[in-house]
Order: sequence, then C-alpha cells, then structure tokens
Amino acid sequence: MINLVLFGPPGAGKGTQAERIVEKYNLHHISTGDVFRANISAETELGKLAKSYMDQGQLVPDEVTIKMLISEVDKNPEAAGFIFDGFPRTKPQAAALDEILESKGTSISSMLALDVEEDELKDRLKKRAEVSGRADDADPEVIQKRIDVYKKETAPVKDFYSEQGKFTSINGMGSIDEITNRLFEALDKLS
Ligand code: B4P
Repeated sequence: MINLVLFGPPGAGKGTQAERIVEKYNLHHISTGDVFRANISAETELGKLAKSYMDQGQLVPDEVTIKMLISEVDKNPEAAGFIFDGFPRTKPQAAALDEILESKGTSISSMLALDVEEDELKDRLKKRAEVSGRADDADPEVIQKRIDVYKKETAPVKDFYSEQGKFTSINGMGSIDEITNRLFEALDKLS
C-alpha cells in the first residue's frame, strides 16, 4: 500500500500532478483545499469558517482541518492507498496523520515535495485567477500572504519527513509532462 504526501508551496502543481498520479497508481486522492472549496460552495458551517481563513491567505485551524481529514480517510476504507494533497501543512497535522494511519495499520510511504521558484508560483496563480474564480488567487497581497505562511508554517513539515527518511525533493519547474515524469520515476522506486 502506497500512501503519499504530495507537498509544495501554493501553485506548485500539487492538484495538477495529483490527478495524473491517481490515474496511474490507483490511489484515493484527498485534497484538503478541494474539500474546503466544496464546503464553501455548499455553504456549510465548515465552509463558512474555512472561507474566512482562505480569503485572507491564512491556514484553516489545525483542529478543524485534522477532524475533516479523519472523516475523509474513514469514508474510504477500501482505498488501496492515499495521496494527500495539501495536507499536512503544519507539524501538528503531520503528527496527526501518522497517528491516523498507524491506527489503520499503515503509514506514509513518502513525501514528494515540488520545488518551484517564487516568481513562477506567482505567475501560475495569476494565470489561474483568470479562470478559477478563486478569491485567494485574485489578489496579489493574498498570494504573497499564502507564500509567506508556507515558508513560516508549512515548509518545516519537510523536516518531519526528512527525520523519518521519507523526504524526496522533485524539481517542479518545467512543463507539466516533464514534472509528471519526474514524479512517476520517484514513485516507481517505491512500488
Ligand atoms: P490548495 O487548494 O491546496 O491550493 P494551492 O496550494 O494554492 O494549490 P495547488 O498547489 O494544488 O495548485 P496547483 O499547483 O495545482 O489550498 C487552498 C487553501 O486552502 C490554502 O491556502 C489554505 O487556506 C486552505 N487549506 C488547504 N489545506 C489546508 C491544510 N491542510 N491546513 C490548513 N489550511 C488548508 O495549480 C496552480 C496553477 O498552476 C494551475 O492553474 C495549474 O494549471 C498551473 N500549473 C501547474 N503546474 C504547472 C506547470 N508545470 N507549468 C505551468 N503551469 C502549471
């Protein structure tokens, strides 16, 4: 069973690449950003709460995000493995994920971290803003805030997996196909 953390700053290509990995390796895809956005569209209480943080470029609080993640994992007991996209984004989330998987007799196989230059991230998000309708993509100040929050709160999660010998950096610059090939190469070494 492969359980993968697909990691990277906002706009690194996590969502884009996760779709391709899911297709090839038959993993169940959980994107915390997508689950929040579905709740925002459905105007649930969780959605209202998440929106108040996401529109500011802030992380949704750990307690809420972890609870939601557990429920997503529990909904899929038949999954042959998971790809976690956008989770964990803090060290407490990483520790919670280890606990959840341990309780199910499994563990994270690897973190694949997409490495992308900051100017390129801003460029991709600016382009996505034209089509996504996402409030958090439309405002350059919010994009900068998301990148700053990533550096301060999320980047240290790499150390969590490095210490377990599970961290792999992937060059996230170049065409979508080139990056997919790098990810497949790393994944083939795991399976
Ligand atoms: P996410 O939905 O995870 O948003 P993201 O990090 O901005 O997107 P992603 O990295 O998946 O984008 P992609 O590269 O695919 O999170 C949104 C918000 O939700 C967070 O800011 C936070 O508030 C909240 N949240 C989510 N998870 C949380 C958690 N665990 N804890 C707390 N809060 C949480 O796409 C970027 C664009 O680039 C696309 O348009 C794509 O087409 C393009 N692109 C991709 N690869 C490219 C390439 N190689 N070349 C050119 N363009 C490319």
